[in-house]
Amino acid sequence: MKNLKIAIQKSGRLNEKSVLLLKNCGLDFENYKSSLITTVANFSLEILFLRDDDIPGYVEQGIADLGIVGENVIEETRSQVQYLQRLGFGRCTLKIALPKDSPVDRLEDLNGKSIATSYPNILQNFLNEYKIKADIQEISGSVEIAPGLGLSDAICDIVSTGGTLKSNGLKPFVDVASSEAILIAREGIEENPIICELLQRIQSVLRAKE
Ligand code: PRT
Ligand code: ZN
Repeated sequence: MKNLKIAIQKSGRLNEKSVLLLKNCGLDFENYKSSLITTVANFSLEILFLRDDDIPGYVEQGIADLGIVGENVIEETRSQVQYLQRLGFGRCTLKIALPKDSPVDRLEDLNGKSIATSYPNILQNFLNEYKIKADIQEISGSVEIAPGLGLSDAICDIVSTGGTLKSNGLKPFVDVASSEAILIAREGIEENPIICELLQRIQSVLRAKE
């Protein structure tokens, strides 16, 4: 039988904990060095090391069967995948934040304002829900510097400690979505016995941590 494939982040905030989780499940493999794919020695599984943004699409298309990725990325890419298990790490909140001296006080005050973000789809859904018409400026990184550069009136970005907001003269305004790492699977594969076995092992590792 062909090995199943799981896609995890190659490097970055989710890599280490994704690797640790799989190792704690008893899987014997090497973390990413230069090869983008590695075979697990003692389980019918291959691991693909990818940029996080590519993981939901790979799973949706069936190039990978499973993936571990932030909920924020799944929602932003609007991928059709199944949520198998919340993993409890990589927790963060997508927030709208304002310059400390911003006149914006209530949500409605965002009407007509510009908001810089790397999450235009999630932000647009949120604004639609509250019937707010703001101008979304999509930028791919360093969103926090946009207001200081005169690019936008506000930002919508991921916050965990809040340190980055503070050091850029910004204050949190409203929470748009919360996120954590999720084990996802492609549609229709959840009955596979190897996936059931892996999911059971993952759940017992998570339970042992409680
Ligand atoms: O290279 P690749 O594309 O794979 O990685 P990446 O750079 O896009 O993502 P990475 O590794 O930064 O984050 C991976 C995932 O971790 C995200 O998609 C989130 O689900 C989750 N996560 C958890 C975070 C944070 N916490 C976080 N703090 N992702 C990003 N941040 C950034 C945020 O963008 C901001 O710049 O950290 C800064 C804010 O942090 P604080 O602590 O100062 O508030
Ligand atoms: Zn990324």
